[in-house]
Amino acid sequence: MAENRHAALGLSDEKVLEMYETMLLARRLDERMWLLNRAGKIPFVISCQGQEAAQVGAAFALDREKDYVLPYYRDMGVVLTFGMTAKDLMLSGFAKAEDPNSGGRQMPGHFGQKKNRIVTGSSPVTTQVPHAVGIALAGKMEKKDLVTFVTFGEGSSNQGDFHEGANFAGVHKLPVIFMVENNKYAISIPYERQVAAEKVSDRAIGYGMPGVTVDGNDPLEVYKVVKEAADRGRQGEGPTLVEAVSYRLTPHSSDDDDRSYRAPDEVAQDKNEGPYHYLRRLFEGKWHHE
Ligand SMILES: Cc1ncc(C[n+]2csc(CCOP(=O)(O)OP(=O)(O)O)c2C)c(N)n1
Ligand SMILES: [Mg+2]
Repeated sequence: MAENRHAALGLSDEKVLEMYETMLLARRLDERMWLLNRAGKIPFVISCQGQEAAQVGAAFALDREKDYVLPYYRDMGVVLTFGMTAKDLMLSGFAKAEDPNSGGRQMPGHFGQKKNRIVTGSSPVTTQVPHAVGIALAGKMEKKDLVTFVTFGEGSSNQGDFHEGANFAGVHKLPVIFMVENNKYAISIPYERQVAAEKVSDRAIGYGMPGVTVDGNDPLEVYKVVKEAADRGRQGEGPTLVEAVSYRLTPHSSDDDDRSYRAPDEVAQDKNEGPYHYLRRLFEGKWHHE
Protein backbone atom coordinates (compact mmCIF):
# COMPACT_ATOMS: atom_id res chain seq x y z
CA MET A 1 0.00 0.00 0.00
CA ALA A 2 2.10 2.84 1.28
CA GLU A 3 5.22 1.70 -0.55
CA ASN A 4 3.43 1.62 -3.87
CA ARG A 5 2.09 5.12 -3.48
CA HIS A 6 5.39 6.80 -2.76
CA ALA A 7 7.38 4.64 -5.19
CA ALA A 8 4.89 5.60 -7.91
CA LEU A 9 5.77 9.24 -7.22
CA GLY A 10 9.50 8.52 -7.49
CA LEU A 11 10.05 8.80 -3.73
CA SER A 12 12.40 6.31 -2.06
CA ASP A 13 11.65 4.73 1.33
CA GLU A 14 14.36 6.96 2.82
CA LYS A 15 12.84 10.13 1.35
CA VAL A 16 9.36 9.38 2.58
CA LEU A 17 10.69 8.48 6.02
CA GLU A 18 12.51 11.83 6.03
CA MET A 19 9.16 13.50 5.25
CA TYR A 20 7.56 11.76 8.19
CA GLU A 21 10.41 12.71 10.52
CA THR A 22 10.15 16.35 9.46
CA MET A 23 6.41 16.38 10.10
CA LEU A 24 6.85 14.82 13.52
CA LEU A 25 9.64 17.24 14.38
CA ALA A 26 7.38 20.17 13.47
CA ARG A 27 4.51 18.78 15.57
CA ARG A 28 6.73 18.06 18.58
CA LEU A 29 8.42 21.47 18.46
CA ASP A 30 5.06 23.18 18.23
CA GLU A 31 3.65 21.21 21.17
CA ARG A 32 6.74 22.04 23.21
CA MET A 33 6.37 25.72 22.40
CA TRP A 34 2.82 25.73 23.79
CA LEU A 35 4.10 24.20 27.03
CA LEU A 36 6.88 26.78 27.23
CA ASN A 37 4.35 29.54 26.56
CA ARG A 38 1.92 28.34 29.22
CA ALA A 39 4.85 28.00 31.64
CA GLY A 40 5.65 31.66 31.04
CA LYS A 41 8.99 30.96 29.31
CA ILE A 42 8.25 32.19 25.78
CA PRO A 43 5.92 35.03 24.83
CA PHE A 44 4.06 33.78 21.77
CA VAL A 45 3.23 30.72 19.66
CA ILE A 46 1.49 30.49 16.29
CA SER A 47 1.06 26.89 15.26
CA CYS A 48 1.63 24.59 12.33
CA GLN A 49 -0.45 21.86 13.96
CA GLY A 50 -2.76 20.24 11.42
CA GLN A 51 -0.89 21.70 8.44
CA GLU A 52 2.44 19.85 8.64
CA ALA A 53 1.51 17.30 5.99
CA ALA A 54 0.73 19.96 3.40
CA GLN A 55 3.84 21.95 4.31
CA VAL A 56 6.30 19.07 4.24
CA GLY A 57 4.71 17.37 1.23
CA ALA A 58 4.98 20.60 -0.74
CA ALA A 59 8.49 21.53 0.35
CA PHE A 60 9.83 18.09 -0.57
CA ALA A 61 8.60 18.65 -4.13
CA LEU A 62 10.87 21.69 -4.53
CA ASP A 63 14.58 21.96 -5.32
CA ARG A 64 16.25 22.76 -2.01
CA GLU A 65 19.38 24.03 -3.80
CA LYS A 66 17.68 26.44 -6.21
CA ASP A 67 14.12 27.35 -5.32
CA TYR A 68 12.97 30.21 -3.10
CA VAL A 69 10.33 29.79 -0.42
CA LEU A 70 8.22 32.64 0.96
CA PRO A 71 6.46 30.98 3.88
CA TYR A 72 3.76 32.36 6.12
CA TYR A 73 3.72 32.20 9.90
CA ARG A 74 2.50 28.59 10.26
CA ASP A 75 5.07 27.06 7.90
CA MET A 76 7.36 25.29 10.33
CA GLY A 77 7.21 22.21 8.06
CA VAL A 78 8.41 24.24 5.07
CA VAL A 79 11.32 25.91 6.84
CA LEU A 80 12.47 22.71 8.56
CA THR A 81 12.54 21.03 5.14
CA PHE A 82 14.51 23.95 3.70
CA GLY A 83 17.26 23.67 6.30
CA MET A 84 16.17 25.55 9.38
CA THR A 85 16.85 23.58 12.56
CA ALA A 86 14.93 22.94 15.76
CA LYS A 87 17.52 25.08 17.53
CA ASP A 88 16.97 27.96 15.10
CA LEU A 89 13.24 27.84 15.78
CA MET A 90 13.69 27.68 19.53
CA LEU A 91 16.10 30.64 19.40
CA SER A 92 13.27 32.52 17.72
CA GLY A 93 10.71 31.36 20.29
CA PHE A 94 12.95 32.59 23.09
CA ALA A 95 13.72 35.84 21.17
CA LYS A 96 17.47 35.35 21.42
CA ALA A 97 20.05 37.43 19.59
CA GLU A 98 21.27 34.27 17.80
CA ASP A 99 17.82 33.76 16.20
CA PRO A 100 18.61 33.52 12.45
CA ASN A 101 15.25 34.98 11.45
CA SER A 102 15.57 38.43 12.95
CA GLY A 103 17.99 38.30 15.86
CA GLY A 104 15.00 38.00 18.18
CA ARG A 105 13.48 41.29 16.99
CA GLN A 106 10.47 39.89 15.14
CA MET A 107 7.68 37.77 16.55
CA PRO A 108 8.08 34.01 16.01
CA GLY A 109 6.72 32.85 12.66
CA HIS A 110 8.47 35.56 10.64
CA PHE A 111 10.78 33.05 9.03
CA GLY A 112 13.82 34.21 7.11
CA GLN A 113 17.20 32.60 6.41
CA LYS A 114 19.23 33.81 3.47
CA LYS A 115 21.50 30.76 3.15
CA ASN A 116 18.48 28.52 2.63
CA ARG A 117 16.59 30.95 0.35
CA ILE A 118 13.84 31.38 2.93
CA VAL A 119 12.63 34.92 2.25
CA THR A 120 11.49 36.92 5.24
CA GLY A 121 7.97 38.34 5.34
CA SER A 122 6.07 41.13 7.01
CA SER A 123 3.27 40.95 9.56
CA PRO A 124 0.51 42.23 7.24
CA VAL A 125 -0.77 39.00 5.75
CA THR A 126 -0.13 38.21 2.05
CA THR A 127 2.64 40.76 1.47
CA GLN A 128 4.89 37.78 0.66
CA VAL A 129 2.86 37.08 -2.50
CA PRO A 130 4.06 40.04 -4.61
CA HIS A 131 7.57 39.36 -3.31
CA ALA A 132 7.40 35.79 -4.64
CA VAL A 133 6.17 37.08 -7.99
CA GLY A 134 9.01 39.62 -8.14
CA ILE A 135 11.66 36.98 -7.41
CA ALA A 136 10.18 34.76 -10.12
CA LEU A 137 10.26 37.68 -12.56
CA ALA A 138 13.92 38.34 -11.72
CA GLY A 139 14.70 34.64 -12.17
CA LYS A 140 13.04 34.62 -15.56
CA MET A 141 14.85 37.78 -16.70
CA GLU A 142 18.19 36.32 -15.57
CA LYS A 143 17.35 32.94 -17.14
CA LYS A 144 17.80 31.15 -13.82
CA ASP A 145 16.37 27.70 -13.20
CA LEU A 146 14.21 28.52 -10.20
CA VAL A 147 10.65 28.51 -9.02
CA THR A 148 9.25 30.45 -6.10
CA PHE A 149 6.88 28.86 -3.61
CA VAL A 150 4.62 31.11 -1.57
CA THR A 151 2.01 30.15 1.02
CA PHE A 152 -0.79 31.97 2.78
CA GLY A 153 -4.07 31.24 4.52
CA GLU A 154 -7.45 31.08 2.82
CA GLY A 155 -8.52 34.25 4.61
CA SER A 156 -5.44 35.96 3.23
CA SER A 157 -6.46 34.97 -0.30
CA ASN A 158 -8.96 37.85 -0.04
CA GLN A 159 -6.19 40.43 0.20
CA GLY A 160 -5.37 42.56 -2.82
CA ASP A 161 -1.77 41.36 -2.72
CA PHE A 162 -2.87 37.88 -3.74
CA HIS A 163 -5.01 39.07 -6.64
CA GLU A 164 -2.41 41.52 -7.95
CA GLY A 165 0.40 39.00 -7.63
CA ALA A 166 -1.59 36.18 -9.24
CA ASN A 167 -2.63 38.39 -12.13
CA PHE A 168 0.93 39.57 -12.82
CA ALA A 169 2.31 36.04 -12.60
CA GLY A 170 -0.42 34.76 -14.93
CA VAL A 171 0.12 37.50 -17.53
CA HIS A 172 3.90 37.03 -17.55
CA LYS A 173 3.85 33.25 -17.15
CA LEU A 174 6.14 33.35 -14.14
CA PRO A 175 7.34 30.25 -12.28
CA VAL A 176 5.39 30.81 -9.06
CA ILE A 177 3.56 28.22 -6.99
CA PHE A 178 0.83 29.83 -4.90
CA MET A 179 -0.24 27.48 -2.13
CA VAL A 180 -3.26 28.36 -0.03
CA GLU A 181 -3.26 26.51 3.28
CA ASN A 182 -7.00 26.34 3.83
CA ASN A 183 -7.37 25.49 7.51
CA LYS A 184 -11.06 26.50 7.51
CA TYR A 185 -10.68 29.53 9.81
CA ALA A 186 -9.25 33.04 9.73
CA ILE A 187 -8.96 33.59 13.47
CA SER A 188 -12.67 33.25 14.46
CA ILE A 189 -14.20 33.46 10.97
CA PRO A 190 -15.16 30.16 9.32
CA TYR A 191 -14.61 29.55 5.61
CA GLU A 192 -18.26 30.22 4.61
CA ARG A 193 -17.98 33.78 5.88
CA GLN A 194 -14.66 34.43 4.16
CA VAL A 195 -15.01 33.24 0.57
CA ALA A 196 -18.16 32.95 -1.57
CA ALA A 197 -16.54 30.53 -4.02
CA GLU A 198 -16.85 26.85 -3.23
CA LYS A 199 -13.08 26.43 -3.43
CA VAL A 200 -10.24 28.93 -3.21
CA SER A 201 -8.70 27.18 -6.22
CA ASP A 202 -11.71 28.36 -8.30
CA ARG A 203 -10.03 31.75 -8.33
CA ALA A 204 -7.20 30.47 -10.56
CA ILE A 205 -9.16 30.65 -13.80
CA GLY A 206 -9.46 34.40 -13.41
CA TYR A 207 -5.68 34.65 -13.63
CA GLY A 208 -5.11 32.18 -16.46
CA MET A 209 -3.52 29.47 -14.37
CA PRO A 210 -4.52 25.97 -13.27
CA GLY A 211 -6.08 25.69 -9.83
CA VAL A 212 -6.16 22.46 -7.88
CA THR A 213 -7.62 21.57 -4.51
CA VAL A 214 -5.87 18.77 -2.66
CA ASP A 215 -6.26 16.93 0.64
CA GLY A 216 -3.82 18.75 2.88
CA ASN A 217 -3.74 15.81 5.28
CA ASP A 218 -2.14 13.67 2.60
CA PRO A 219 1.52 14.63 2.16
CA LEU A 220 1.97 12.43 -0.89
CA GLU A 221 -0.96 14.04 -2.75
CA VAL A 222 0.39 17.49 -1.92
CA TYR A 223 3.86 16.40 -3.07
CA LYS A 224 2.39 15.24 -6.37
CA VAL A 225 0.53 18.44 -7.22
CA VAL A 226 3.36 20.72 -6.11
CA LYS A 227 5.86 18.66 -8.14
CA GLU A 228 3.66 19.07 -11.21
CA ALA A 229 3.40 22.79 -10.52
CA ALA A 230 7.19 23.08 -10.14
CA ASP A 231 7.72 21.21 -13.42
CA ARG A 232 5.28 23.54 -15.19
CA GLY A 233 7.08 26.56 -13.78
CA ARG A 234 10.51 25.29 -14.87
CA GLN A 235 9.23 24.59 -18.37
CA GLY A 236 8.04 28.18 -18.78
CA GLU A 237 4.37 27.26 -18.56
CA GLY A 238 3.64 29.73 -15.77
CA PRO A 239 2.15 29.71 -12.27
CA THR A 240 -0.18 27.30 -10.47
CA LEU A 241 -2.60 27.80 -7.59
CA VAL A 242 -2.71 24.91 -5.13
CA GLU A 243 -5.24 24.79 -2.30
CA ALA A 244 -4.32 22.34 0.46
CA VAL A 245 -7.33 21.72 2.69
CA SER A 246 -6.65 20.89 6.32
CA TYR A 247 -7.85 22.06 9.70
CA ARG A 248 -6.29 24.32 12.31
CA LEU A 249 -5.93 22.11 15.39
CA THR A 250 -4.93 24.84 17.82
CA PRO A 251 -6.40 28.24 18.64
CA HIS A 252 -5.27 30.93 16.16
CA SER A 253 -2.32 31.72 18.40
CA SER A 254 -1.33 31.47 22.05
CA ASP A 255 -3.31 34.70 22.59
CA ASP A 256 -6.61 33.29 21.26
CA ASP A 257 -9.35 31.25 22.94
CA ASP A 258 -11.11 29.27 20.23
CA ARG A 259 -13.80 27.98 22.60
CA SER A 260 -15.64 31.24 21.99
CA TYR A 261 -16.29 30.47 18.30
CA ARG A 262 -16.03 26.71 17.64
CA ALA A 263 -17.19 23.61 19.40
CA PRO A 264 -14.58 21.40 21.09
CA ASP A 265 -15.98 18.30 19.38
CA GLU A 266 -15.35 19.87 15.97
CA VAL A 267 -11.67 20.16 16.90
CA ALA A 268 -11.56 16.66 18.40
CA GLN A 269 -13.00 15.15 15.25
CA ASP A 270 -10.38 16.73 13.03
CA LYS A 271 -7.63 15.72 15.43
CA ASN A 272 -8.46 12.11 14.74
CA GLU A 273 -8.26 12.62 11.02
CA GLY A 274 -5.26 14.92 11.09
CA PRO A 275 -1.92 14.34 9.38
CA TYR A 276 -0.10 12.95 12.38
CA HIS A 277 -2.55 10.07 12.62
CA TYR A 278 -2.60 9.67 8.88
CA LEU A 279 1.14 9.18 8.72
CA ARG A 280 1.24 6.91 11.70
CA ARG A 281 -1.13 4.65 9.81
CA LEU A 282 0.93 5.04 6.66
CA PHE A 283 4.04 3.80 8.40
CA GLU A 284 2.49 1.19 10.62
CA GLY A 285 4.11 -2.18 10.07
CA LYS A 286 7.03 -0.78 8.14
CA TRP A 287 8.80 1.40 10.65
CA HIS A 288 6.97 0.35 13.77
CA HIS A 289 10.24 0.15 15.73
CA GLU A 290 10.04 3.95 16.23
C1 LIG B 1 -3.42 42.87 6.36
C2 LIG B 1 -3.69 42.21 7.67
N1 LIG B 1 -4.94 42.22 8.17
C3 LIG B 1 -5.19 41.59 9.34
C4 LIG B 1 -4.18 40.99 10.04
C5 LIG B 1 -4.47 40.27 11.36
N2 LIG B 1 -4.44 38.84 11.11
C6 LIG B 1 -3.36 38.09 11.35
S1 LIG B 1 -3.59 36.49 10.96
C7 LIG B 1 -5.17 36.77 10.48
C8 LIG B 1 -6.03 35.65 9.98
C9 LIG B 1 -5.54 35.07 8.71
O1 LIG B 1 -6.31 33.93 8.38
P1 LIG B 1 -5.84 32.98 7.25
O2 LIG B 1 -5.32 33.74 6.10
O3 LIG B 1 -6.93 32.01 6.97
O4 LIG B 1 -4.57 32.23 7.89
P2 LIG B 1 -4.53 31.25 9.16
O5 LIG B 1 -4.17 32.07 10.33
O6 LIG B 1 -5.87 30.64 9.29
O7 LIG B 1 -3.50 30.26 8.85
C10 LIG B 1 -5.51 38.10 10.63
C11 LIG B 1 -6.83 38.67 10.31
C12 LIG B 1 -2.87 41.03 9.48
N3 LIG B 1 -1.83 40.45 10.08
N4 LIG B 1 -2.65 41.64 8.29
MG1 LIG C 1 -7.14 30.06 7.69
